[in-house]
Amino acid sequence: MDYFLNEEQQMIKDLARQIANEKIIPIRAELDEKETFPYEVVDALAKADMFGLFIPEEYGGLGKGSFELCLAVEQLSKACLGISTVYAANALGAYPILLFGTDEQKKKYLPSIATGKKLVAFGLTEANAGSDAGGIQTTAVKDGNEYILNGTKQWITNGGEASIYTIIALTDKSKGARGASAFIVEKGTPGFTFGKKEKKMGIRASSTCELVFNDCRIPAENLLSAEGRGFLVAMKTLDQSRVGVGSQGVGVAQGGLDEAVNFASMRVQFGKPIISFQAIQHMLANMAAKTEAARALVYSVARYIDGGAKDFSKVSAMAKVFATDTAMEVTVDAVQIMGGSGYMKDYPVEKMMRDAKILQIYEGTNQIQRNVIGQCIFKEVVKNKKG
Ligand code: COS
Repeated sequence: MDYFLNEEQQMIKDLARQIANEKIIPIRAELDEKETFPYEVVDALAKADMFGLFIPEEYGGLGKGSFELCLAVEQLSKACLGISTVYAANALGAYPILLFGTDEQKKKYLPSIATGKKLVAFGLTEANAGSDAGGIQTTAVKDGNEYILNGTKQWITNGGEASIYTIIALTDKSKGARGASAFIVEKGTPGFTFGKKEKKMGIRASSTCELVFNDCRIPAENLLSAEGRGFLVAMKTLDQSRVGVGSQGVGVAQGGLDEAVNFASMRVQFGKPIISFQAIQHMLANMAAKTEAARALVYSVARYIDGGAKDFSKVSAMAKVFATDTAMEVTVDAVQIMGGSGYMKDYPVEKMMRDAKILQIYEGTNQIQRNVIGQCIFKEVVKNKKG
């Protein structure tokens, strides 16, 4: 379907597709197998100015919005979700600075993020605070013009590889989520080390590891927004970023669909290509319809955000949940259509299916997305009754 992209948007999409075809597809299986971080692709994305897409021009970026970012993420995800996760998690890490940073903080950090010279990571999750993000225990205690951080963050994408970390920690333990604050922490700060590197089912080209803070002193000026606003920073960041996870889902679903169509056109059984059988056509029809519906929703939400929408928690969660459930369903069906071949590593769909699973888990499980949507509907009902 034609989404009437303007010239710049078409260029961004084409450039991302070119990087995917030339730099990602040839190495994706090997990086997955060896769990290797995609340094060469990061370089290529940096050279193409892709890291600066969503960063304002005054801070060295291209000044585009969520929609352009989604276009790029979709193309990268179609080729390899592991590699696109490195790129998308970088945006997640940068959003707290972009949305809540002071002009000085933006001037200090965003230009090197925009050029891709420095990668960023977002640190919210802990061993006992996943879905219950308000349950974090990492602390930040003010001491003169510094904060002292103690605690461990878990499952942090780009952990170890990123140079800049946006971290949520408690400045007032007695207030729970309302006592959380957001900070910028630089790699190399004494007391900040990396723990276990995770071995994963999918997205194996991306790095996921623990961040360990042990009496880590950071300048007080690295506080983002104000003390007590950390949960809000985290939630607004996730609202912004979840539509991007939706675009990852669209890319993975399209990748699985393309592979299935291609295989079904070539594979002959009972004397005919299997695509001529209605059982296969029905599966492909569902896969194609859901993928297009997911794309239409993700694009609409991204354009809504760029259009200046103030509150988009509900629709961003909708885009994430619908597109990522679609990615899971479509890749499972792609493997099914391809049968034994789909199950083997000779074809990319087994990797796509393993990769897709994380989309229903990270940046808020799809159960949490339904909670967010449900709570928004509930609040609207209450508001309408009062009005
Ligand atoms: N925007 C602005 N404010 C928000 C918000 C949002 N999207 N979501 C919640 N808040 C505010 C609430 O309005 C509330 O404010 P007050 O304290 O002033 O009343 C406060 O934050 C706490 O909200 P709530 O009571 O709804 O928080 P819960 O502890 O019940 O948790 C969920 C809410 C489940 C939505 C949240 O914890 C969540 O998103 N969890 C998933 C976390 C996640 O995505 N993890 C992935 C890690 S990053 S890869």
